[in-house]
Parts: sequence; structure tokens; C-alpha cells
Amino acid sequence: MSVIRINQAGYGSSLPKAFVSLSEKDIVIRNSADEIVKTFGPGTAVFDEASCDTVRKLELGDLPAGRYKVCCSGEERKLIVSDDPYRNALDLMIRSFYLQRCGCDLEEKYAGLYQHPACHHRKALIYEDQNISVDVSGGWHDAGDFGRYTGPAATAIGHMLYAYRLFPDAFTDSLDIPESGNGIPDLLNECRYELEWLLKMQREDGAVYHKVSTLNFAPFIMPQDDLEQEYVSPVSHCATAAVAACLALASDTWSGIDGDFSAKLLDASVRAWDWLENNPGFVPFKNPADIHTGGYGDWNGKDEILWAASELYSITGEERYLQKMNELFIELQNISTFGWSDVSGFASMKCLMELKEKIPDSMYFAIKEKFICAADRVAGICERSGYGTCITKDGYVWGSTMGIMNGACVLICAYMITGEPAYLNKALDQLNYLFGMNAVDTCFVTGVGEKPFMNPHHRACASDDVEQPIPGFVSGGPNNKYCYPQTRQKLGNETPAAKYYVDETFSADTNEVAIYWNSIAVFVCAFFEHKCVK
Ligand code: 9MR
Ligand code: ZN
Repeated sequence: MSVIRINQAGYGSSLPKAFVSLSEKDIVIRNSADEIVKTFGPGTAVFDEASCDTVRKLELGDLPAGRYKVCCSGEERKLIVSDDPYRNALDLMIRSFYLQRCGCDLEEKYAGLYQHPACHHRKALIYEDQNISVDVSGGWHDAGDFGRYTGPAATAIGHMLYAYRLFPDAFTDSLDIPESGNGIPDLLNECRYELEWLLKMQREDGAVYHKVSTLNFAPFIMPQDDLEQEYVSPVSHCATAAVAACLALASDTWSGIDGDFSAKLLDASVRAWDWLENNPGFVPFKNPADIHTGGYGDWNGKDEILWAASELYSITGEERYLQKMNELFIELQNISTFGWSDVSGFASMKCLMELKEKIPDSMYFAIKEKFICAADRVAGICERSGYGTCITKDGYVWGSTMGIMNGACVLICAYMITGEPAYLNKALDQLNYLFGMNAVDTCFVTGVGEKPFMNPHHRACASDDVEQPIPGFVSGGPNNKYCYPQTRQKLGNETPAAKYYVDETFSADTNEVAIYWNSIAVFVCAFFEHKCVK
């Protein structure tokens, strides 16, 4: 590992440019003609608790767009400064969803080396009545496995539609997917592929099935070779509410694009809500006895209901939704999380970014206060971290990248509400982390930078004949909490939390990919892309 930890995707010429040195030597920046353009002393040493590294965080300051080298202790690292540094990474991250599509041919024309014929296109059996088979083909594979789970899907759609609504200038219509060139940003084209599938996952009475998968995770084979029978697991409250929320959000997003689609989404959303109203007794989802794929167990459905109420209130203006919001915004302590098990952050985002004029002042200000308090807590953690990372040493769980991107989202919203640059700078350090300013000197996005991770826990990546993994995938990242024995064996008990990471295929616990880790990174990256180009 190098002594310099850097954002390998590059830095915006108009934005701060933090990097980290682990050396006590001076640092020299050279331009492409090898001339010295800046020198730095080693900076102040700080102990970073999560990694046990002694680090020196430095700021490059003004540097015009160009290619440079950071030289220290006889080492050289590439440094890119650009007016538009995140275009490529953002496009790759969005395109990776296309390469996760299930149920359609991934044609060579678009998928290139990653082409494969349609997978999982046969009918699935309803688990509770196996005489009934249904067409629930389509959507994205959730992660390294081939399961398709509705709650996590709704979360991923939430991240990406908010990214579009808040930062529309970050997206293009030329990602080379089948719909490219239709005049609609490819981010939305891609989301629509998932939305069409979500509509199929709704039961006639409005409830939403929790997932469709085989009984067990498939072995490491290509998706089209997974021919086991798929089953539709029972409906759940959490999935129904999260999907109700995301369909209402999508309905609003498509209202100016495709009126029929928009109306269909709203109708489905309201039917899901009505089912929840008629079935108030919350039951958490549990895998049926012989199904062993992801459970996405969630013991609290209130945050999903809050998100659904907020989206439905926004679009219909109906009192019943506002009442629910009032009740739940008071009841829920935490309202700043954007993950599959807690989606309350989306409700806050809706109110803070879009509903200021439509909700009572008292409600708006109470949400704002709670949210800014959360942002200040996140900011405090960044300040105590040597790398500027927004989670403590206890936050390195399965999918720690999610926690780090979540903090970035909170900081971005706080910046947008208050205009306070400290929030923006701290949010940027989380993107810097993602792209390599971290304790393992790794860019956590495939295909980006000098040292991206190479071996995602992903069935197609591990079983195709292509050396390079699918580009644009985001790794779950270091995790020392709930680990595979094989990971423990490799890293032991002494490895610090932020270094508990193995770039090997087996390691689902530290190196899987998942749609909702990718989508939240899309949100964060889109904000900075927008900041650079606006
Ligand atoms: O993202 C999930 C993480 O929070 C859990 O700790 C982990 C173990 O239960 O499961 C993760 O979700 C996995 C899902 O169950 C199946 N598809 C792959 C997901 C990413 O690892
Ligand atoms: Zn498939």
C-alpha cells in the first residue's frame, strides 16, 4: 500500500482537494512536464482510531485542471484535477444497473464483453400456493446473488430518483443502453426497467411480495445457467410500504414524461397504501422454512409508512397522509437514514427539499432541527476521524460503504438547506473515501482509478471469462462485525475495523456489491458532478 491515499477518480478544479499521507516526509506535487508546482510539509499527525493508522490529512488548495503526480517517500501517485472529474465514474455506476438486468438478453451491442442471454425468464411459483405460477420476470439482480427483493429495490429507486430530481444536470441520455437516445435521461430509463418489475410484484389486493428467488443461493454460475425453480415469497408490510413510497415518487417523476405510466404508478401506490390501512397489524417478514436466500428482515415498518405517507401526501395533498406524517415524524427518533431497513431519510428529504410550502411550518422546522442535529453528529465523527470518514470504528458492518454514503447524503442535504460549506467539504471526504482516500488504499468502484477492487463477490463476474469485473460496481467495504470464518481466518482479531477488507470473490461479507450501495453512491457522486458542471 502506498503512503499516499488519494481520490483516484480525481478532484474538481473548483472544489476542495483533500488527500491523506501516512509519511513524515515532505510532499511534492509535479505537473505533467515534471516541474514542481507545490511542496508541502508533512502536516500534523493524527491517530485514526478506525484504522489505527497515524495519518496526516492535507489540502491541495488551488490547482488548475491537469494531470499531476503526488511524490512522497520515493513514491509517486497519479493526481487528476479536472473541471468535470466524476462524469465517467457516475456513468459507469449507472450503467452497472443495466448489466444487472434480469430476464432480458444483454446484447453484445450494449453489454460488450459482459453480454449474456436472458436469465430467470420462466414463471415463478407463488410460495403459499404452488399451483399458481406468475410472470415476475425483469428487474435487476439484487447483488452478487440472483435474488430480486422489492424493499431494497424501492430504496435503490429512491436514491436515484432523488438524485435526478435534485441534480438533473448530472445525467445524460448517452450511456449506451438500449433506451439511450430516447430523449429521457438513462438514469430514468434504467429505473423504469426496475419499476415495471416492481409493478409485477404487487398482488391483486395491493400488497407487495417481499421477493422472488430460488430456494437457495445459486452456485457461482452465469445467470442464464441458473435454472432452478424460482418462488415468490409472501407479501410483507415493509415491502408494501417501501414500494408504495417509491411508486408515488416515480409517478410524480414521470408525470411530465409519460402520463399513462405515471397514472399507473400512482394507482398501484394508492392500492398498496390502502392495503396497509386495511391490514394494520404489522408482521415482520421471515423466510419460509425452505427458502434460504436474503431475508432483509426488518422489525419496524413505521419508517416505510412515513416515507409512503410523505410521497403520497406530496402527490395527492390528501389529509390522511399528512396525519400519518405528523404522527410518525414525532414518534421516530431517527429520520436521517436512507437504507433498506430504515428509509425515514427519504421522508425528511421530501419535506425539506420539496414540501416546505405544503406542510405546516411547525412540522417543517421540527424536521429541519432533527435533521440538522443528525448532520452535526455526522460532522463531529468526520472531525474525529483521521481520514475524515463519517463512521466510527464500530460502524464497519456488512456494507459499511452504505453507512459512509448515508452520512454523505445527510451532509449534502444539510449543505443544501443551510449553504454551510463545512457540510459540503465533509461530504466530499466521503466521496474521496469511496474513490481511494481510505485505510486500504483501494478505490471501491470497479473500473475507476489506479487501484480499484478487482474481485467482487458477484456470480457473473466470477464465472465469465472476462478478467476485468463489470465496471461501476460499488463494494460493500470493510466489515469486522459479522464475518465469514474464512475472512476471520485471513484477518484475525487484531486487524483494525477500517482494514477488515478482502478483495476476494468469496468475501460476501466485505466485497459483495448490491444495487442499494451502488444507488446511494450514484446520489453522492451526482451531487458533486452537478457542483462541478453547474
Ligand atoms: O445488505 C445486507 C446486510 O445489511 C446484511 O448484514 C447481510 C447479511 O444478512 O445481507 C445483506 O444483504 C444481502 C442480501 O441478504 C442478499 N443479497 C446480497 C445482499 C448484500 O450482501
Ligand atoms: Zn436473472
